[in-house]
Parts: sequence; structure tokens; C-alpha cells
Amino acid sequence: MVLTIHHLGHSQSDRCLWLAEELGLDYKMEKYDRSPMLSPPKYLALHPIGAAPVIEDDGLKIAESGACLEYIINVHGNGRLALKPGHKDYTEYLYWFHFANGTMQPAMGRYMYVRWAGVAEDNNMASRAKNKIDQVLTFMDQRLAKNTWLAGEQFTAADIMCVFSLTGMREFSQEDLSKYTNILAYLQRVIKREGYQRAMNRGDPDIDINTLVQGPPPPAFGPLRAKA
Ligand SMILES: N[C@@H](CCC(=O)N[C@@H](CS)C(=O)NCC(=O)O)C(=O)O
Repeated sequence: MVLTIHHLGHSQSDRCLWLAEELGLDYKMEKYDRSPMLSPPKYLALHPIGAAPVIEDDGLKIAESGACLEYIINVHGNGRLALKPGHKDYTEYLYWFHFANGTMQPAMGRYMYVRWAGVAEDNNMASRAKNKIDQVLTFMDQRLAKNTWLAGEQFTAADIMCVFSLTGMREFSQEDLSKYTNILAYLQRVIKREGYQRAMNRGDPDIDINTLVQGPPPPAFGPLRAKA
């Protein structure tokens, strides 16, 4: 059975598609639309947590982006796009790979909920959440001022892990990236990659990626727009 990527539209499962395209893998995509914001029943039935991504391979079912990426790299990619112990940028690779879901995505998510709850900006909880995002983005911007990719000179799976928070996630939490010029330049490098373009065209052809990589907040995901 060929590797199957269960892709929920406008979601973190674009990481799996992007990785598979960068590695040139033969894979099958099953596409699910959000309903209206969260996973539809068919996606919920895939896994007890019901969140994207979920992949299937050889009778195995795997969830969590980080686990899916490591699995694909090790089982299908011959270790490509990961840096190994002994490589000079190994620890940077590890750091940025885990920074994505360990620090950045939770920071974006916390502020998203603060916004959705309509908490006043001077509220202690809101300002803490906002400060954490500023800290995260400033740190990443400084890293990208001196490095082409997050781990260093080489494009790696650490980039694949982090980019969603800067692109797709901003349809749900409208961060303004205008002052982070190094992040914006980095995103231009990302969208020029053929693997990224193939993944987005296959997985989310309705997304205009150019609007998601500009500084000003992009339009909200459809149902959120309708609510506003
Ligand atoms: N840490 C998880 C997060 C997964 C997650 O929350 N995915 C979102 C999409 S970006 C989702 O499936 N949301 C719909 C839902 O939970 O119903 C991972 O990286 O796999």
C-alpha cells in the first residue's frame, strides 16, 4: 500500500504533502474539507484526536506532524532533509524542528483564542500572549537575518515544520508580519521552491499563497470571515 496522506484543507497536514513533494515520493492524498472550521466526521473517525495530519503506511496509522515527518524521512526518505548527529548544524536542526510545535504554534494558538474571545488588548492574558508572539517572531527574524534556512545553509524538515505558523495559521490568527523583514524574505524563498508549489497546488489549490506571505494580515479563513 502506497503512503497515504489524509489532508485536511488549510491545515498542518500541508507539511506532509510538502515533505513528500520535496522528497519526490509516490504517495496518495485523501482530501477532506473543514466542516465548517474543524475536522469533518470522516476525519474525526481516523484517529481519537481527530486532528490533521494523519498518515497511513504499511498497515500503520500515524498522527502528529513531527512524528509523521520523522516517519516519512526515515522510512521513505532515506534520512534526507534531516541533519544527523555530527553535522555542524545538527543542534540547530533539532531546535527549529521542535520549536515549531513546541513554542511557535502554541504561541500563535493562544493569541488566536484571545482574539476570538474578544479579550481587550490591555488585558494581562492578552498582552502576555501578544508579547510571546513578538518574542518568537523577533527571534526567528534574527535567525533568518544571518541564515538562508532555519537550520543554516541547508533547507531541512525544520523549515517544513515552521512555515505553516507563518502562512496557513495566519488565516486563523491574523498576525501582521510587516516588521519582520527577514521572515518575509525567507517566505519568498519558500514559495519559490518547486516542492512547495506542487504541494500547495495539489493540497490547497484554493489558497492564494502570495497573499499569505505578505506582511499585512491576510484575509481570514472563509467561515471566520463570514462571522466577522
Ligand atoms: N500538534 C498537532 C496539531 C494538529 C492540529 O491541531 N491540527 C489542526 C489543523 S491545523 C486540526 O486538525 N484542527 C481541526 C480539529 O481539531 O478538528 C500536529 O502537529 O499534528
